[in-house]
Order: sequence, then structure tokens, then C-alpha cells
Amino acid sequence: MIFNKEIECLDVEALAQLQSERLCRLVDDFNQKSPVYRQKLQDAGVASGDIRTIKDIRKLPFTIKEDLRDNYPFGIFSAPMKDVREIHVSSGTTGNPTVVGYTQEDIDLWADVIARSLCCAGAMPGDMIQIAYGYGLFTGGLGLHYGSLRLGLTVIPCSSGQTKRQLKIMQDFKPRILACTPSYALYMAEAAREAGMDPRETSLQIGIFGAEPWSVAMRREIEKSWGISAIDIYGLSEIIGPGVACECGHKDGLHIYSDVFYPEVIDPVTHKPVDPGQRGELVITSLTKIGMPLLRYRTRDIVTINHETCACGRTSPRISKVLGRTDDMIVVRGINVFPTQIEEVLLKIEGTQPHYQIIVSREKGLDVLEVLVELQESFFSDEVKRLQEFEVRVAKEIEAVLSIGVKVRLVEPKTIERSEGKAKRIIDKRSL
Ligand code: DLL
Repeated sequence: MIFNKEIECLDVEALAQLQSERLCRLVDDFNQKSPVYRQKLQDAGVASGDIRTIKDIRKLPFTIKEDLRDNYPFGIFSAPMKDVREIHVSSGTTGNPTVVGYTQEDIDLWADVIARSLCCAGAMPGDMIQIAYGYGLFTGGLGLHYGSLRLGLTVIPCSSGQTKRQLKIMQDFKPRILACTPSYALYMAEAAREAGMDPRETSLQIGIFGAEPWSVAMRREIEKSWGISAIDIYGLSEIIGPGVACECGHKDGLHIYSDVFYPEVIDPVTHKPVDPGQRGELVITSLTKIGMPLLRYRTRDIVTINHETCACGRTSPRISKVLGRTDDMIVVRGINVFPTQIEEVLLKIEGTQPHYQIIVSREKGLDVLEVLVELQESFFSDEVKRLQEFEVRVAKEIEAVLSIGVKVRLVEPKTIERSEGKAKRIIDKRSL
């Protein structure tokens, strides 16, 4: 089922026409309603008449996270506060948090794009969904909630945490769909097994997982653990929250709803567009938002883009799974390292668990990369020699992918902290 077939299967020229009209209107609106953007457009020397088609977007200035922080809390809103119905906050590690505001029209749009995502994932009206993303300032819980209502699902608004209770609810209510972070899905499966429950025997058929990077190998692991189809959903608070893009059953990239969220993929250094299939930073313009539309927002997420029509019939471009973030990427002795690269390797090795942490430190001026890996119970041995050999093997396999030396430390099952939300994979002691 396609939620909004007319839009999602629109031919590419008609789509470009729609995007062009929307971009022109957006620039006009900025000039009338947003002092911050009026100034930005002026600084970039852009007059309203300069923007005629979507291709002209490249003449427009970028927006970065600092623009939101500098105008904390509400300065970047285009709508007057009396029209703002809901506010969310995304926690940052430094400085002011990022605040986002939605008018009623924006909440309706949000419900729509999530209904489109849920359909893409295979949900049908009448299905029951257990939402285990956090409800509150984080956009995951409420976003999925609004979209599920829009599609006509029955919602169990569990929020994250209280895992035992979640599992009981799952057993008793029998939802078909689970929505949470991939790391929490794994943790729930582990907790289920500990409680004597077989996660493969539950009523679940579909998982809608996102909010953090997860590799293809992690997908396989989750699908095996739960006996479900695991679908990747992407989004960020600044643009709307979850529902910017989502995979369909073909799992060949995430459909980005480009009639409302116009995507570009650029080289983060030169700012030039990269070719389809090449990695770059995803930049998004929210074409139709009212409360807090953003122009060419630099997400810092690294993806590739594919403009070909998908086998499912949707014509929207597809982005790859997020490989990592430009700021999550750690540079170790000059080499770019993404946690998902290490995750892929670990999940291929029998005996390791998908629970890991990466510690970067500096010893005598040299960066040291250490990977803490949990061993499966059955692989843990009293024989130190066997464990050491295993560590060396894991280290070699990671080194083959990263081209730098790593230390691997095997740790006992359940040593690494489990996450109910976004997992913390990297501890960079160099900056402490
Ligand atoms: O994480 C929104 C969301 C909620 C998406 C629930 C999907 C499901 P923020 O807290 O603002 O919003 O974090 C946004 O999380 O820029 C990415 O770096 C990362 N992220 C989100 N979805 C994915 C995904 C929500 N599917 C930031 N794969 C984004 C990889 C993701 N990273």
C-alpha cells in the first residue's frame, strides 16, 4: 500500500515543478516572515526574483546547527509564537540545545510523512504498534504516535524503558509492529531471552528502527533475533523529527519525501554536489513547513543518493543508510573511522556480540583506538591463550577494514552499558 500514491509516484518532471513552486514560495516567505533568513539572503546577495526553479537552490545559503543555537530559543522560527503548537528539543553535547517549533500545519505534515513511512515499511490500517521511542522532548515517540494515528493504527504508547513491562505488554497485547532504536531492539531481545521468552515467537512482524546509525549486519542480527523484517527510518528534529525518509520492503535505500524535504548531497569541504552513488553530507530544505522551515540545512549525516525509480514504484530519490556523521566520525592518526565500520566487522565474527564501545585515547602523543567487544557466553573460556588468540583475530579483521592498528579487549557478556535510546558508541578521551 502507498499512503499518498499521487505524490509518491509523481513523474520526475512534475515533481521538479512542484519543488520549484514550493522553493519560490519559501524564499518569499522568508523575506516576509523571518528576520534571520532575510538577513542571510541579503548577505548572500539573493533577491526573490533570482530563484525560479529548484536548480536555483544552489544560489541560496546553507543553514547550520549554530544558526539555531545562536538564535536560541525561538529566534529562527518563521511563525509568531501564538501559532506554535508544539516544541521539541534535541539534546546536544555542548552549548544551547536545539529547539524546534511546529504549527498545527507542521504537525499535520509530520503525521502525513510518518504515515507515508509506516506504509512504506508495510504497516496497514488496523495494525497494532508498540512505540518504544522516548516520548517527551525527543521527537521519536510523539512523531511515530501522530503518524500511527493518521494511518489508522492502534497505538501502545510505551515510551522507552521499563523493559520487563514492555515485554509483558508485547506478549499480552500482540502488536504487529515495534518502533524503537535498533540498539534498544537488541537489548529487548536479550531481556526477552533472559526472561525465558523466545523473541522469535512473538506477534511482531515489522520493526521500525532509527535515530542512530546501524549497519546492515546489525539489521540481520535484529531480524534473526526477533524473526521480523527490520526497516530503517530516518529523520532529525531540525527538519521535522522521524519521517524524513524510510525504507520500503525492498530495503534498497530510504525513500526521502522530496516533495516536502528537498535533498542535496554535498562534499562537506568544497560544498559542491557529489555524484549519485558518491558519499557526501546530506543537506535538506524543508519546502513546506510553516513554524520553522530551514534552508539547505547541513545535517552532518553521511549518505549516498540514488535518483532511480524504486521497484516499489515510488519515484522519490533514495538515500543510503547513514554511514555516520561528519562529527561522529573519529579521526584516528589521520584516518576517518565510523563506528558502523567496526560494527560490520564484529557482527561477521562468530562469538562476538553486537554490543561494543570504541575508546580513543592518546599515549605518548599517538592516538590509540581500543574496541571493547562482548563475547557470547558460550565463547567465554577460562583459557587465557584462547581468548588472546581471539582478540588478535578480531583486531586483525578490524585493521583490514580501517587500515590502522587497533587494540581489542574482550569483555564478559553484559559489561557494556545497554541503551534504551541512542547508544553511546564512542568515548573519545583525547578531548576530555
Ligand atoms: O533521532 C529523529 C528520529 C526519531 C529518527 C526516531 C528516527 C526515528 P534527533 O534526535 O534530532 O532526531 O537526531 C537526529 O540522529 O541527524 C542522525 O545523525 C541520527 N539518525 C536519525 N535516524 C537515523 C537512522 C531523531 N535511521 C540524528 N540512521 C540524525 C542513522 C540516524 N542515523
